[in-house]
Amino acid sequence: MQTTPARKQFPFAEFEPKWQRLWAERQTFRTPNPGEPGADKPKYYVLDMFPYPSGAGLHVGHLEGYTATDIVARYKRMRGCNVLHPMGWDAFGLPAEQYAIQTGTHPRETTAKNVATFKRQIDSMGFSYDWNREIDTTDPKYFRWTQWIFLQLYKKGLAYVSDAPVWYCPNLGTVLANEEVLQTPEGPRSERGSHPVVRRPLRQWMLKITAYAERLLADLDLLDWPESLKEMQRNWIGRSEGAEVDFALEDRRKLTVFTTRPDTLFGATYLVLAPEHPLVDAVTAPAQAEAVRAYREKAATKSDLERTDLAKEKTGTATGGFAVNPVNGQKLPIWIADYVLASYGTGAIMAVPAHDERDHEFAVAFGLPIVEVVQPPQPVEGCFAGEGVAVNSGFLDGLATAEAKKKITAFLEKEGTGKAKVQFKLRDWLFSRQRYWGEPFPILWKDGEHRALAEDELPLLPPDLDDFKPSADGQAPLTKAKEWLQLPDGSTRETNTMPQWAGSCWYYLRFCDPTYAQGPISPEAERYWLGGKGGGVDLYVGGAEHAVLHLLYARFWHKVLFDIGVVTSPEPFRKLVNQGIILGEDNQKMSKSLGNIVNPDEIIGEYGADSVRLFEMFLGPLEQMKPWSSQGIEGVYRFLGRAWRLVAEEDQEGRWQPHPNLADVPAPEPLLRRLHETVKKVTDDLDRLQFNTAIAQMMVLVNDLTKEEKRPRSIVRTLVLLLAPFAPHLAEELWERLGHTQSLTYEAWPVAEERYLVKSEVEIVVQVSGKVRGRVTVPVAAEREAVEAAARADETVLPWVAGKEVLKVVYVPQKLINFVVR
Ligand code: ANZ
Repeated sequence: MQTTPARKQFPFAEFEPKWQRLWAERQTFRTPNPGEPGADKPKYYVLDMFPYPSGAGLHVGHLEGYTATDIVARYKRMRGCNVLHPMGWDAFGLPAEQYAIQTGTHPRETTAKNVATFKRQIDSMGFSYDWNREIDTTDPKYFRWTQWIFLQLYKKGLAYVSDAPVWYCPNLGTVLANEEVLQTPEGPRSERGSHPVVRRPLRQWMLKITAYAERLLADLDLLDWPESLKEMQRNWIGRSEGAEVDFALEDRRKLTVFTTRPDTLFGATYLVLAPEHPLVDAVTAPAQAEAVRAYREKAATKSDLERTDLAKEKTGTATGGFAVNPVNGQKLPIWIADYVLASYGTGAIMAVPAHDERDHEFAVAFGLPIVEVVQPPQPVEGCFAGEGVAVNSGFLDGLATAEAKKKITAFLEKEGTGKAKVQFKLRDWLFSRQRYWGEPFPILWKDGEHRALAEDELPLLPPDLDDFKPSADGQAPLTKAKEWLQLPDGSTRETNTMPQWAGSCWYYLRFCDPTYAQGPISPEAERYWLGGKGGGVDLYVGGAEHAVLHLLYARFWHKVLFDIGVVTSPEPFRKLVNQGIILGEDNQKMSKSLGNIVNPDEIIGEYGADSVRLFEMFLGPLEQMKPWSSQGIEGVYRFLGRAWRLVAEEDQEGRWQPHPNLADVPAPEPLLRRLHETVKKVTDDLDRLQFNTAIAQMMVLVNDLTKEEKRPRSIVRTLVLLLAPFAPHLAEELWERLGHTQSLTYEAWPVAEERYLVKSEVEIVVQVSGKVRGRVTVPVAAEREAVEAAARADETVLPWVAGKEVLKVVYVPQKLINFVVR
């Protein structure tokens, strides 16, 4: 990258560290708690997704989101708000543990070192965090309350032990939650590191997030979040309305299926069980036993994605068993096939090949009957999966699909052979990991029974280990801490730890009240910062990769805390914005192997923090994905230099002196108009988080000012205030040079004066017989005749009126003129 001699533009290397030091010394950003002086202002809580302090330090993607929130925080302070803008560390996690396994360095040491690096980098950007509120999820004073919240879940019956098969990752040596496993063409893989994962039955802690499925879905409507993100959560929760239907087996047991189309019951021609279904053995006829066994074995090696892929050839085996359709007494053959998943619905389906694609394919492959029971609105070829009118369906015939669903469900309920059912795709949350570096569970075991520690026994610290490896037989590392493990009364401690998500599920609460000792947050702090129906964090900014994981888990915990009275708002994050990914200069994702990573330290050293801040915002709209550009940073750097030289001029010795052209002169009218237009635009843009266009407007104002022979001090003063949220170091330094002795952090934000915003010209739409044919710009004061003349004479309008008889002219002042022609 080409270097420009930085001194020539402005001396950021001198004043940036100076202001960072002064802000820290003076506690400029200390946020008063409710009841303290300053807390009577309206509150504003602007939050970043706190980082995992990795060894690599901050990257430009972090800086993008943090710059955006810092601009908002500084702007809101100037708008008279009491702003909560905190930062902390999501510091439990795998990399520190893996590093510990390799080197023997305790994760605590690695974490402390990485946190120090992150903090230095954050401070070097001039971010206005209130460090009095710093939190670290690995601090016992913090995770005491993570454990406490787990106990509340436990007491409410929302935490339970399960032996169901779970995803296990041999490479990572731990189980993973569904949400941490990606379905890839190579089969299921861990989201972290992309290692193969397998299903294994293991004793695990689960959290009953499914109990909150309805509320997690419904309350999305309360949120000002990107629609695409809400849709991802909706799909993840996956609500389906339908019915459960019981088919009688020969041994008087019953087989229950879930269907979203109970109206097609008369069209069911066979039944399918997932290969893992518990009734498979019971329904299998001796002659089919070997085929069934072989098929089940094969299915066990496939992922859900492979199994449900529409394009995959359908496979299956008849069990030789039958069950009876409750609606017409028909005997239907029972098959097993891997396109039916054990983990969804009841793990069994009624197959309606005329109206379900997968069933259709299967029926064709195995020569099973196909019976049409829904007549499509227009004739279609093959399988029709849409809605229509019931046919061949006894008492349902002639009913539209919606009606037929209601009628058949009522019938089944009356007969006791079925019921309406809402089904969710959402599964309970697998909440335990076989790791060292996580929160220990406050749980004891004795004689196969678990019980909770008392609340006053918290925090439960992890044991000090020298060897962090999981044991060779796959046991959690904590099983090695023999002393820690055994209690005098013969009980033993739970050896699993909580997943990394635990700490980030509630950290936004702790920032409001980081030292409170009677609970996760005091009622006063909660009410003030988050409380009530429209409550929650006012603005939350972070990466879209957390669309379902963190954001769903945190919403779940928040609702549990709501139910036990810890919080009073229904949702934790009222408004959420995803910052777009910053690509490398080559338009590729930044990565070590491509060598296109921009190092924040280097770039800050070269251009200063203010230039980096401005540049990150000038790259494009916050939400958009955009490439880095080293040319672009030169541009904003020079812009800041021009702003600087409105106030300061370099003398022979290279010292910056007051600029002789800066003067107490009245501002000329056009410049005043430009100023107020800029105030208005920057204000509106900040309210909409459109930082790039706000910067562009300030550039226009600086250009205009630079052209003036005498720069009116009053205008420069306002410019400095507008710049302050974006380039706070430069603004503070200029502010001081303009003669102020106090930081501008709490100066009032400028107000645009309406009288300077009045436009001198307006654009009039010109229509000919109601069709838009052109636009003309006329003075605001122009009379009707002048507007009409200008409109007729306009070269795009002329061909439409020339030689035509004008019957009538409709004129809407300042807006529109319409020539009605024959
Ligand atoms: C009969 C039927 C007829 C169905 C029809 C659809 C159309 P969603 O929307 O995903 O909830 N199904 C139920 N459990 C299943 C399982 N464990 N594995 C695979 N498929 C399963 O879809 C529900 C539909 O998917 C159910 O409705 C069932 O097929 C199938 F014309 O039942 B349907």
